[in-house]
Amino acid sequence: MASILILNGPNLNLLGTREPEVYGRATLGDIEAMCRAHAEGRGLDIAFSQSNHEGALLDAIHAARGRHAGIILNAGAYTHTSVALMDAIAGVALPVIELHLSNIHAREDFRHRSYIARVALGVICGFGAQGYLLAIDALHSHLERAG
Ligand code: CA2
Repeated sequence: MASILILNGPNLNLLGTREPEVYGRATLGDIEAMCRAHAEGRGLDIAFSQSNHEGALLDAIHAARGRHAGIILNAGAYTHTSVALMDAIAGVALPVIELHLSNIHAREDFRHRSYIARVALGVICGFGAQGYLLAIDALHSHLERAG
């Protein structure tokens, strides 16, 4: 069974506690449960994790090599700042889907730049928690096409 890593960056552990108008009411635990149910119906195994630390996210991306067939990455604010995450993704050469709950292009200018997008297979943003399920489907069909 193919396995995918769903990796979440800084402050996403706070989901469901504040700013529901921007990020919705689901907690990260709710999102993990939705992802597990969705992936199971598609014969996919998932690993789901979150870290507030850039180095830990880098380690998780490196460790995904040989273990996971692809990554769904909500890098949070590191999306807009981290050349290191961009280099890690390029380094492991796994398909990565960049994901955001909010539509980063409809928000402040500093959120319009993404270092992740340059090395991602594609980007999904603006669909709230549902975006995680869209990303699972997108990665699943990519992996099926790629064989
Ligand atoms: O829309 C997204 O998924 C983001 O990756 C979320 C990040 C933000 O920096 C990105 O620009 C877009 C922030 C996550 C913070 O989440 C919180 C949730 C509740 C309370 C406080 C922060």
